[in-house]
Order: sequence, then C-alpha cells, then structure tokens
Amino acid sequence: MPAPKAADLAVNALRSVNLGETLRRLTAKPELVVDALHGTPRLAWRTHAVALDAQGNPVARTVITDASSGAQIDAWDSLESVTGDGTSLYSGTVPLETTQSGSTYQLKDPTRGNTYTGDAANKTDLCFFGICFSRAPSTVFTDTDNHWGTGTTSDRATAAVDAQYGTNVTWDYYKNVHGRNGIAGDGKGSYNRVHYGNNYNNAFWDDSCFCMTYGDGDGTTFGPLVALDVAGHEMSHGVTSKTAALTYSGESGGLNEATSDILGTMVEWYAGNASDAGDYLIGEEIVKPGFGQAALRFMDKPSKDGRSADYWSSSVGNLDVHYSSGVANHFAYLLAEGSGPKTINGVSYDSPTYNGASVTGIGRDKVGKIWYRALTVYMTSSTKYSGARTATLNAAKDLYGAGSAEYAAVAAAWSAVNVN
Ligand SMILES: [Ca+2]
Ligand SMILES: [Ca+2]
Ligand SMILES: [Zn+2]
Repeated sequence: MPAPKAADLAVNALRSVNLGETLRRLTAKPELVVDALHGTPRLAWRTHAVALDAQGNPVARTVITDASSGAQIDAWDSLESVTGDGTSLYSGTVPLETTQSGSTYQLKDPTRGNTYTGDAANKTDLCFFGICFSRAPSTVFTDTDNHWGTGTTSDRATAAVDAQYGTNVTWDYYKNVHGRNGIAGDGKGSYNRVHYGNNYNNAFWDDSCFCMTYGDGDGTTFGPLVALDVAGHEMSHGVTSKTAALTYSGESGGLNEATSDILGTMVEWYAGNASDAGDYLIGEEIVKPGFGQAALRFMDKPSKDGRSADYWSSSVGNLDVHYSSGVANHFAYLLAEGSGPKTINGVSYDSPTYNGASVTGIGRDKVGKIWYRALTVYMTSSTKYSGARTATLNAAKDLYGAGSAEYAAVAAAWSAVNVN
C-alpha cells in the first residue's frame, strides 16, 4: 500500500472521530515503521493526521496501518487534553487543561489553542529598537502528577499556574462574551513566560512573539505580576493590536491603555473568583506596601493615584499613556456603576463627574460589549477621545438602538468626563 493511501485512511479516521465537525487544514504524514507491538513484527505506516476544528482548536489522530494489506492495526487520539489543577498565588485552586506526553504533563492547553506557560529562567531578552538579538527561554513547565504549584513562590510552578489561569479566563471571556476565538481571533494560542529577569517589576505583551511575559516583582513594590487583571490587561493589548491598533502615544495611546484596563477588569469580573473578587482597581493583588497605594490605578476616580486624569482637557494627550487612560477608565466606571459613593464587593468607590451631573450605570456587561464593539468596528489607530465618544455611541446604537437608555447613558458618561 503506498503512502498516499495510508494518509487517506488516517484522514478518514480523524474525520470519523470528529463527526459533525468542519475540519480545516487537514494534513497527514505517513512514515514507514516496523510495528512490533501488535503480534508478529511487520512493516506498517504510522500516520499522524492533524486538523483544526470549527473553533480553531487542533485535533489529531495517529493511525497504524499494515503496509501490505492496508488493514488498520491501531489508532488513538494523539492530542488529548487532561484536566489537572493548580494552586495559584492569587486565585486559589484552579482547574487546568494540560497535555499528557508519556508519563509527564505539560502546562499546555489543547482546548485553548495550545497556549502554554514556560519558565524564562530569570533571563531577559536582548532587544534594541524592536530587534531582538536573543530572547529569554520559554521552557514549558512539566509535572508528574498534574497537580501544579503550591500557592507560594518557593515552587516555580506557582506563578505559572496564575499565568496559565489568566490565559484561560481571558481566552474564555473573549470567546464566550464576544465570540472572539483567541487573542488574534484565529483560534491560535500563545504562550506565557514567567520568572523573567530578576526582581523585574513589570509584565508585558509583545506583538513580535505574540506572547506574554511576567516578572516576579522585587517583593517590596510588587509581588509576581501574574494577577488576573494584569493578564487580562496585557492580552487585551494583543486584541487591540489586531483590531483598532490604537497608536501608543497621545490620546490614542491613552485609549489603548484604557482598553486594556477596561477589558482586563471585565476579565477579572468574568472569572468570578472568590480569591480575587471583581473590582474597579488595577493591580490590587500585586502591589506591596512599598508601593504606597492600594492599586496601580483606580477607575472610579483615576486621580487617586496622584497622576491620572479624571477628565478630558486639551493637554491630556501630553500625559504618559498610563495616566491619560484615566479619562476613559473613569467613563467606563461611570457607565457601569454610576456616580457617587457606593461599596461593591467590599470595595468603596466615590466617582465624581465634571459637570456635577449624577450618572446612572447600565451594568458592566453592557459596558464590555459596547467597548469591545467600538474597539473592533469603529476605532482606528488615530482615534482620540472625541472619536471614542462617537465610536461607543455607534456601538450602543448597533447593540441597543439609537433611542435606547444605553445610548443615552453612553452620551451622559462621556459628558461627565468632559468629552463632548
Ligand atoms: Ca480583584
Ligand atoms: Ca482588579
Ligand atoms: Zn498596558
């Protein structure tokens, strides 16, 4: 039996175990082997057939066929996810989908585009002006019993649990709430690197590797930067880069940062995790007493950080993008929860308005939908605050109608931060 025939048989086998699924990018590669595992040793084709299902997730089947008769000797799913669990630093014990490889498990999730988490081994990238001469490693974490981490930093896998969990929740939020399949929308996963550098006080998304990197923090200012809202924030930069591609300076840069704060916060709420309850603070899990504030940023009143803008002004685009974002963060908070004092999930807020008007919220789920649609349909690389007002009004019109309470609330919330 020739190789192409073996390939056909394996493709048919893959189709028959994925009945009803539309498979794309089907490939099958036969290799001639001596099969000694099924009776008398004989020449056989071992064919690995792989494809992507309708969700963009890889499916695979390995088929052994007798090289002379073409009879199937054996077949198995060769890419199977197994459910393990991890004890994280910030989010308690969480389920993890992993990949079994022989007698070990890899921290790699076949159900979410094979996103994996690797160890950067405290190394750093060597890059100048966007060109990298060397990169820190991303050696995939492995484990023998599929129970990962201990909840403390003494186990290097603990931060990896948080990072992988952050990917899971972010992936699920975009998929289940917005119908977006993966960060790039192509069903492909990415990877995380944890333990980057030494005492590294940052986490970053990098478009060139389409990957996430987390430092361990110096322990005084920040702990490991692997919290859920940081993960959601950073991966949302990947979503922005594939959609509106907001230029990272001036007002568009502030909108880029705000998009990550707003959608990262939606990710945190979506998780419904009791160990890291939903709030409108950014980075509340990672700050240490040395930072001097309860969070990196405060959406109800951004100026609580001493640097961010609560309201639009003609000079707001001159601020660092992490502070000009305040205007849109404030808008999103007001639109979700409304103005004035309130306590939500045990956190106290008191959101002011520029015009002194009292604003009524429409709930965070609608804010997430309006912002995502504005980002992916209406905003462009040069969108400024006035354009963001128009983009979100258009999104609210599409979703709820021009005469809807939601449309009116979007207009009122922008006016409350002086964007008219
Ligand atoms: Ca929280
Ligand atoms: Ca938060
Ligand atoms: Zn950012």
